Amino acid sequence: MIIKKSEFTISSPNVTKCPEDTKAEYAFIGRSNVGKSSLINMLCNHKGLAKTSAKPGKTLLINHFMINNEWYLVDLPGYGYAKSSKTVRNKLEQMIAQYILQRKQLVNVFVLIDIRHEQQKIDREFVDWLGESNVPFSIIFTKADKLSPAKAKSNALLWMKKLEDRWENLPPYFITSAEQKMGKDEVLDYIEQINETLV
Ligand SMILES: Nc1nc2c(ncn2[C@@H]2O[C@H](COP(=O)(O)OP(=O)(O)O)[C@@H](O)[C@H]2O)c(=O)[nH]1
Ligand SMILES: [Mg+2]
Repeated sequence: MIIKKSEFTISSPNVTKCPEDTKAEYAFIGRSNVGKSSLINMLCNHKGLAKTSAKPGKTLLINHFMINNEWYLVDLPGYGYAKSSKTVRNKLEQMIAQYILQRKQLVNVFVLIDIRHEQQKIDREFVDWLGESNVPFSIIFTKADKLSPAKAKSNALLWMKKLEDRWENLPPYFITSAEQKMGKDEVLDYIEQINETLV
């Protein structure tokens, strides 16, 4: 898929305020600093797109971007931000959970993982929760340029392998680098494939 048009639509404080539209939505989530804004801009070939909504204050909102007038890319707030208070964290978690569980148009969640690190508890808990909740999701490993191709691949494989202690069917995964525009076609083709099943 080629993204010809990507535009910021709206930031919403909760799922009930999200756009009244039936287009398919693909949500992106991960810990803050994982490279989510960079990945979104890389996928859309649109520098500054994700930043538009990442102004202070907007990071706590659900951000919709309309892609090719056809589907929405949804930028969710990062989970587990250590610097925020427990109250803010709980509120945020509740808001994210409500969007993910209640939004009927949501067809897939992309969970972003920094490829350099071992499996972190917070990421694993989030992935387990998606699995338990029967939410379709995929893993996107970010910042692959920071490792050799072989090391990036083995880290990703090990991360996925760890899921086998609990899950029989593993989700699809992608190795990406916003810096090197790596993984772009794979992720976009995957989205296109799902979109085609929806029409
Ligand atoms: N080397 C490298 N750095 C990246 C990549 N993606 C993001 N970064 C850097 O990681 C930091 C956080 O990126 P950002 O996209 O703002 O993360 P977010 O907080 O998840 O939205 C920034 O300094 C980026 O330049 C990547 O693919 N490669
Ligand atoms: Mg960001």
